[in-house]
Amino acid sequence: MNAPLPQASVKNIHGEDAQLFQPLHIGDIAVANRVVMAPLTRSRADEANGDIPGSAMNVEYYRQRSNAGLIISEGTPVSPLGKGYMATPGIYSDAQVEGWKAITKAVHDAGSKIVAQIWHVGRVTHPDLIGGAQPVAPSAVQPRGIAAYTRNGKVELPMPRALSVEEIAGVVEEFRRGAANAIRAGFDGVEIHGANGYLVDQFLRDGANQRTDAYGGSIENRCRFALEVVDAVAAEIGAGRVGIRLSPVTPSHDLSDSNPQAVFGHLVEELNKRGIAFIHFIEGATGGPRDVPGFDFAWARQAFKGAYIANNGYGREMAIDAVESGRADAVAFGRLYIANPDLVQRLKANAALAQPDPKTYYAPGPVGYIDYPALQEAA
Ligand code: 8OZ
Repeated sequence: MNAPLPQASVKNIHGEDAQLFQPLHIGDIAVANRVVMAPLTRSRADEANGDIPGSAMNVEYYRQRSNAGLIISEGTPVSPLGKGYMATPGIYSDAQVEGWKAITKAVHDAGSKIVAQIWHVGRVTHPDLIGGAQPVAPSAVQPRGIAAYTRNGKVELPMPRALSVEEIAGVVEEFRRGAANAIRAGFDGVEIHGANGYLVDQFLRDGANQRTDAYGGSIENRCRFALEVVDAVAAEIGAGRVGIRLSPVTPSHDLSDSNPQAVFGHLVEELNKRGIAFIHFIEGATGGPRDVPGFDFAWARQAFKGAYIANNGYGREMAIDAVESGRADAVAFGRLYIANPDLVQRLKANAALAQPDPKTYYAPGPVGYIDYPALQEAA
């Protein structure tokens, strides 16, 4: 009698065998799966003592989410002037670096990787958040209809002042130091925050950049600041540990461009020459509709040889399809990671996903931060 043939194992590409759950190299960073935790501002740093991260609650929040192949930290300002929200943890002081160490260790102990999202808000801030200073920007163009939240309540964003060329070099240096600090703090790399209407984006788009020097006017000039930051950071920590987040068509913070395809097309080609690890694209309006015209994301996916991380409104099927079809190398989830600390396990099991409560996104304390249960706890 013949022995029974072994059962051929059938791959379930709509379940846990999906490429979404397989390992990948994102530049020099080896990740266990292609689920990325998107950067999420949670405003729970120790503000009274200098915007310091690393409280037990902060560590627990990141530890719970260390099932993601890669975690992108909440935005971390590279200087006091780069801060636009209350209690956001910085990455410019030694005390901040010490605080981040506890977080990166917990993430690594759980088998995940973490990059720091290095950030300067430019004009998207208020004197009450930056020691009474006037916000800085490429040009003196006031964002309209945008509020900041300070200890004094909701206030309108004021007119910023234009950075001098010497000051621009200083901000590039702050990003370089932020990246060096990130490595000192145990991060696996950095994501430069080039999205959502903050300083890098303000230089890129002509809705905020009206300069007539080497940093404004032509598309090459408007990309200069972003590329100087990328070059400084890559020289410091290696291009294989550098990514950038871009949002070519988002209207966030009253920022727009007359021709996103031209400016971001040029930028993608220049980034490609530099061999950076990844571009993290917000496809559409941040946290809103995906079908915003103005930029061809499929073109960018083909043109850029590093990893393409897709973001904005992805659910389980869409994420599995995007990676399976090659439209993206990895998919970043933001809001779903707030309410589903064990998101990878839930996606693998096709389990129900919890919805987050916006009232506790930025509220101090543990509620809505570390008390969303994992599946087993919920059961
Ligand atoms: C929401 C609240 C505060 C900051 C972004 C860093 O839009 C943010 C942010 C989002 O990129």
